Amino acid sequence: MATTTTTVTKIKSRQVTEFPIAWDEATTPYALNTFTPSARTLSDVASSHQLDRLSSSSSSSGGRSSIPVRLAKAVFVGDVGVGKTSIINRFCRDIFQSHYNATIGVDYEMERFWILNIPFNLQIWDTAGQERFKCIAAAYYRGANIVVTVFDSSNLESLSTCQRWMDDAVGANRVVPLKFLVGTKIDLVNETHRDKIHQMGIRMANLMEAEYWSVSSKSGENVELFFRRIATLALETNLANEATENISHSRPLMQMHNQSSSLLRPSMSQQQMWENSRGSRKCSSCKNF
Ligand SMILES: Nc1nc2c(ncn2[C@@H]2O[C@H](COP(=O)(O)OP(=O)(O)O)[C@@H](O)[C@H]2O)c(=O)[nH]1
Ligand SMILES: [Mg+2]
Repeated sequence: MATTTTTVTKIKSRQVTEFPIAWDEATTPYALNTFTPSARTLSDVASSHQLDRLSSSSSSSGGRSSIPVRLAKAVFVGDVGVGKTSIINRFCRDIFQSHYNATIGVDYEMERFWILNIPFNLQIWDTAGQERFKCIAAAYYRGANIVVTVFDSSNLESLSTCQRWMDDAVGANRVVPLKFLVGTKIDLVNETHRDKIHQMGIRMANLMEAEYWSVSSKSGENVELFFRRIATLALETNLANEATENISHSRPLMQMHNQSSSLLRPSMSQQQMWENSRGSRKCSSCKNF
C-alpha cells in the first residue's frame, strides 16, 4: 500500500491571546466568546510574576515565583478509523500519515498552552484499542474535563454511534465534562455535500448538548483552532470552579464566576445521566473480560 507522510517542522506557538470562538457560534452550548474578568485578573498576576522573574534573574534571591500550572484531561472517543489519532498527531506533531496504524499502548500527550500568559497543560488521551472493548475504558474516561467524540465526515455511519460514545464517557464522570462533536476528513467530502454534513453534525451535536466542529487532519483545517478552543474553555471552567471553592473568601470573584459558569454549565439531564449510569452496565464486546 502506498503511504505518504506530510511533515511540517515548524511547531506553532501555543500562545493564546485572543479568545478562540466556536466553529458555529449560533449553535454552540458554550456561549462564552471573550475572556472572563477572572482570567484577565490571573493573566495580570502571571505577567507580573514573569516580570519579577526577569528582574530577579540576575540576583541571587527570588526568580522562582510562578503561578500554578492548571491542567485539563481531554479524552477522544469514537469508532475505529474515524481519525482520532490523526487529529492528535496533526496538533501535537504537525504530521499526517495517510496509512492506518492501529493505536497501541498510547496513554496521553501533554501540550502546554500560555493562555493570556497563564500556563495551562492539556492532557490529550488517545484511545489505545479501548474502542473495541468499551467496558474496560472507564478508567480512561474517569476524570475527563473534556470529551471529544469523533466521527468520519465521509462515512456517516460513524455519526450514528456518537451519542453512545458520548454517553459512555460522560457517564463515567461525576462532573459533566465539556462536550465536543468533531467531524474529521472534511477534505474527502465534495464541496456540494459539505453543508448537508454540517447540518447533520450540528443536529447530532445539539442532541448531545455538545459543540460541533468540522476539521481535516490531512490539510490541518481548523485543527489548531479547535484545540485552542477546548483548552481555553477548559481553563475558564477551571477558574470558575476555583471561584466557587473560594466562595466565602471572595464575593466579587463569585459574581464573575456566576457570569462565566452560566455559559459553561452542564444541564441537569447530563447530571441525571451520570446518576443513572452508576448501576451495573454490560458491554457485549467485553463479555469475556
Ligand atoms: N483524507 C483524510 N484522511 C484522514 C483524516 N484523518 C484520518 N484520516 C485517515 O483515516 C485513517 C484512520 O485514521 P486514525 O487517526 O488512525 O483513526 P483512529 O482509529 O480513530 O485513531 C488513516 O488512514 C488516516 O490517514 C483526514 O482528516 N483526512
Ligand atoms: Mg487510533
